[in-house]
Amino acid sequence: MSHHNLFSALRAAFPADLNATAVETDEGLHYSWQDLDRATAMMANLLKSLDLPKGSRVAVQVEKSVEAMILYLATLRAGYVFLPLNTAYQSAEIEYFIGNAEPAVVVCSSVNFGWVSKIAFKAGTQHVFTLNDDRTGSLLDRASNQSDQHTPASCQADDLAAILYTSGTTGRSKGAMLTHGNMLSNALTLKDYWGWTKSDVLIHALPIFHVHGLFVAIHGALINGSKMIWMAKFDPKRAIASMAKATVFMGVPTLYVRMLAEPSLTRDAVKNMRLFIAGSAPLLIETFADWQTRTGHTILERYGMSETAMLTSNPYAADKRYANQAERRGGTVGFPLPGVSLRVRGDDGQDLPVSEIGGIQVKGPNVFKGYWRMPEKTAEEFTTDGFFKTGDVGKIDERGYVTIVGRSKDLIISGGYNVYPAEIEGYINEMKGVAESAVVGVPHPDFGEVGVAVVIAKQGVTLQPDAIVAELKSKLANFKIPKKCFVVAELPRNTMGKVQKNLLREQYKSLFA
Ligand code: MLC
Ligand code: AMP
Repeated sequence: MSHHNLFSALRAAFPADLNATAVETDEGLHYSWQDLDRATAMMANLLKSLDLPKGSRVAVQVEKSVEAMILYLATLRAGYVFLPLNTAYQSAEIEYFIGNAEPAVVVCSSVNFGWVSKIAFKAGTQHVFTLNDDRTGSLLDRASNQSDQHTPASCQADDLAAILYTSGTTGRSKGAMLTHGNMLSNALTLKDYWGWTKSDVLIHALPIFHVHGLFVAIHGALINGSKMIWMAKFDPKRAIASMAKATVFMGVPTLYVRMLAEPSLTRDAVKNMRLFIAGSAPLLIETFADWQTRTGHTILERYGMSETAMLTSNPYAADKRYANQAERRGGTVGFPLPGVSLRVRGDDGQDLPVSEIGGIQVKGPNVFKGYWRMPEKTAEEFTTDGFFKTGDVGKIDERGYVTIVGRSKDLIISGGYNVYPAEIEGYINEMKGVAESAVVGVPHPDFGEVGVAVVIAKQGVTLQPDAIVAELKSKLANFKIPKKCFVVAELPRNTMGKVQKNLLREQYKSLFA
């Protein structure tokens, strides 16, 4: 390859028969490999016609659709930087991302055009297009006039391909800058490690605005020339029904929990399947075991993050090079992927012996370039010898399996989405009559973990928990809203005056049992 454009690598893996189906949607639409090639060329030509400066960001908040994936691929193809935004984000959240990233192009759903375009134009964005999940919108109208031939932009491995915003434990969200090289190296590693073949068919059931659905799933299928069965929204019954013609499924643990609740999940239903992969949140050992009993398949759990893409994986073991590590062990996230260095360090910065618990640090070609326009924050998160501090706490056993036991970052992972208590507390603390608040994560049978808000009123004020929740709902993405809110007299504190969140977690741990 003469250059390092990730799109070129994906395109090179398309099968010889370009008329074969690349994507089949749950509405029965078929997109051939030729369709993907032509549509990405047309959209890339549209972006090129805008004469954007190198490194321009294309911010996208649209419902999941094949066209949205095509927009992602077209952005890579044209050499610009893709910035996906969760459709649950509301105006204050979008205003921050657009203000911070200063995208040259914003693409949103037609229904949101009024408020999104206002925010975008205020931030200096020159081009706002619409894209809907029914194949309409100004982006497709404009692209339809473009040529379907396009030479991918020449890129260096170090050039930015995407910015993924991750919330912070303090302060505002940070944009993790991922390069073409980061993502290509990860895609190639996983192709090998997970034993992908051309005959694989992936059920794509995840949203495409985060690492799991956008990179792991899409790159995984495309770099193999494997077909995708595309579900706009996860539905357990339909996912199980499509397993008869699929071989690979990827999901956050909640998806597995929901499929286990379906009587149609039987050994017969999954007999065509080769591999079930889980990640983004801890997979409970019960879910792992129940899945094995019900289906005869052992879920392969892996671990990653926005800043690094995939870091570790349980073995697939089809490859004899990894045969001595053949077992997929529930409760672990497996081994560091080839090329990834992973170490566990204590508070004193020293490597810890086998099975001792400490902070997980990583290094490798997949590790991001830094946080967008935050050099100090970036420097803080890397060690002097170039390892990234993940904020996850774990251990490595004598066989090399990595287990994640917790997080040093104050973070709740709910149904695979990250929720930062500091952000929610900030909103609650600004409300009239609130003295202070604490948000903690507690176990939940469906989402794994959910937020609970504990609020103290100012003296003489009576606060209504429902009103607090309603106000949060008007400002924040729905998955961030605490599932319960309590107004109490005081918060437990240690001698230093710090709120003891561990005691709150203990107090509310059975709320959803
Ligand atoms: C939806 N709701 C959630 C939620 N998702 N609440 C908490 N946590 C979540 N994850 C709430 C909504 O607010 C709403 O509440 C109600 O549930 C129904 O909303 P919905 O949109 O109909 O929900 P549903 O479609 O059922 O969504 C659930 C889900 C979804 C599990 C399918 O959350 C999902 O797709 N999660 C996957 C996230 C993901 O892809 N993560 C990867 C991150 S990458 P109300 O009160 O408004 O009715 C990463 C790195 C790595 O972490 O390693 O992969
Ligand atoms: P995100 O910032 O959305 O990319 O989320 C990344 C975080 O998800 C990681 O830092 C981990 O805390 C968590 N995570 C991802 N995969 C797993 C897993 N298999 N088990 C436990 N936690 C995970």
